[in-house]
Amino acid sequence: MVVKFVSDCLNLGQIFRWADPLGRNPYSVMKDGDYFPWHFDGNEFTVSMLVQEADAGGTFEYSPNIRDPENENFDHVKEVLRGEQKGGQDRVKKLQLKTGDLQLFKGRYSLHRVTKTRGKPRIIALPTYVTNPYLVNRPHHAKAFYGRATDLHFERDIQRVDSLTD
Ligand SMILES: O=C(O)CCC(=O)C(=O)O
Ligand SMILES: [Fe+2]
Repeated sequence: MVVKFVSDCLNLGQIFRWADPLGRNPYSVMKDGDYFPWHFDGNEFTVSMLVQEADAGGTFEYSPNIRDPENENFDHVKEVLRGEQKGGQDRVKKLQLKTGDLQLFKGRYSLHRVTKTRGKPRIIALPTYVTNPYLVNRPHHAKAFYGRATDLHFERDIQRVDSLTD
């Protein structure tokens, strides 16, 4: 089972496929000129599989573990959002995925974005995983990412695995 494989890779004990009705198994199709701005995910772990690379751009940029459940680390987050490199320290890593590549990332704790794509669409599958099988995105997060929130998002907007800003 893929969930077992992902859990073994992360070495974090039991994890679950995300219950979120919109975010549990999304595909992203980015057309010429599209980009995905800096953000954190509502879920903790994502597997990304690049189905088709764009002709250019579409770089996955990320700042690994820039925050954790105990520390928002707004100072460093601000530096990344402003494109600063204080003390010569580049907090941002860049990954140019190739068609067929698979990566695991911790999108709740690693600020990330996808740069502007050029030419043919960048197509990627993004199955998502969590430590809590019940929780889903907050309604505002579902709206921002997928354009709408469902009844389930409101029903389950009660407790969180952390108190981090979405
Ligand atoms: O397309 C990607 O590589 C990342 C997508 C992403 O960050 C997301 O769906 O939350
Ligand atoms: Fe993301």
